[in-house]
Amino acid sequence: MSIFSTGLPLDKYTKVVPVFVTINNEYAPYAAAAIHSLFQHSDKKRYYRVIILHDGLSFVNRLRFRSLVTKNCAIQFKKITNSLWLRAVVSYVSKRKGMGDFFSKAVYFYRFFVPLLFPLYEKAVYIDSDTILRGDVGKLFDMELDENLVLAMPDPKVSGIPEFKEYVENALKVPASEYVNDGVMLMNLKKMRKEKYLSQMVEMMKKFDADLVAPDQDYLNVIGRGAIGYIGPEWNAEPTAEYDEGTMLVHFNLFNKPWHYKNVPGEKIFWNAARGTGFYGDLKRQQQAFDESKQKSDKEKVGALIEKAGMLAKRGKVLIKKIEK
Ligand SMILES: [Mn+2]
Repeated sequence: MSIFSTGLPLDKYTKVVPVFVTINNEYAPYAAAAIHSLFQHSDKKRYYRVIILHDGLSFVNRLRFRSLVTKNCAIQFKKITNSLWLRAVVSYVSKRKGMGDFFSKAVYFYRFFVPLLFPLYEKAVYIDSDTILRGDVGKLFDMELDENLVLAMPDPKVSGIPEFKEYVENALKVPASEYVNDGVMLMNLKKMRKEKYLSQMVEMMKKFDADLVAPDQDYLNVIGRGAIGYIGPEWNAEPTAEYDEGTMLVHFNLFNKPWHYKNVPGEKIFWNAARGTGFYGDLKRQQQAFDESKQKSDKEKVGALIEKAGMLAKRGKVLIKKIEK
């Protein structure tokens, strides 16, 4: 089965909404729920292409993703293969296997490979695999970027958790109110190519070799400072039991993943989206297997991350700076 078997015309000739998701086999089950929800809320008069950037997806997982495609929604896979960029990123993250650092994976950086890998597109939506759509993602795609590098939402975990707030203000020199979450973005690919975003990021990785709290996101906020536009909380909403009519996207960021825990906020929309994907059984088994010891280590990891942020904030050293040309 090819991507064309869906009847989706070539993007070159049609206005398609490109949406990028970056995953490995571990993230595949909940990414499928995200993509399923995106397709369910698509505008039937438009075309959508979800492009999955990955580091080697199993054949079975690919088949399960492919079973989600519809008449107006296609899925494409793109394996991130060896390149100088990838090698630099892998070398950077492989040195970051410290305590509480669950962002130490190259896959978090794949979103910033999009501008170079997809010269066909001038802009694109990026969503994390731990999100669920409640509205048409095409409306995010339609927003005006103006001169901004990305549109994203100020991170509620940063304004809400004092250690994170102090960390971004002291170690990154970014005001907490300006610091965005990079889990949902409209990316200005044209501008990112022009400003050589990836090369700037890699240069900073080499120069500062800094042990950060949320590396991919920290780089974005430092490099993009002053050129980031904002989207409303309806596009990156925290999970709750009830949603406003206008809530478009829910983000299960950091804690209380419904595929791990029972009785957590927002679990209903997650399981509704997961149903009808080939991963439903896997997800249920994953939740079942998430026993007390796994819950304990999950909470410790989150605690360690907050502690690390607090420690770096107190130290007061500026960890990364934009390299001016
Ligand atoms: Mn996320």
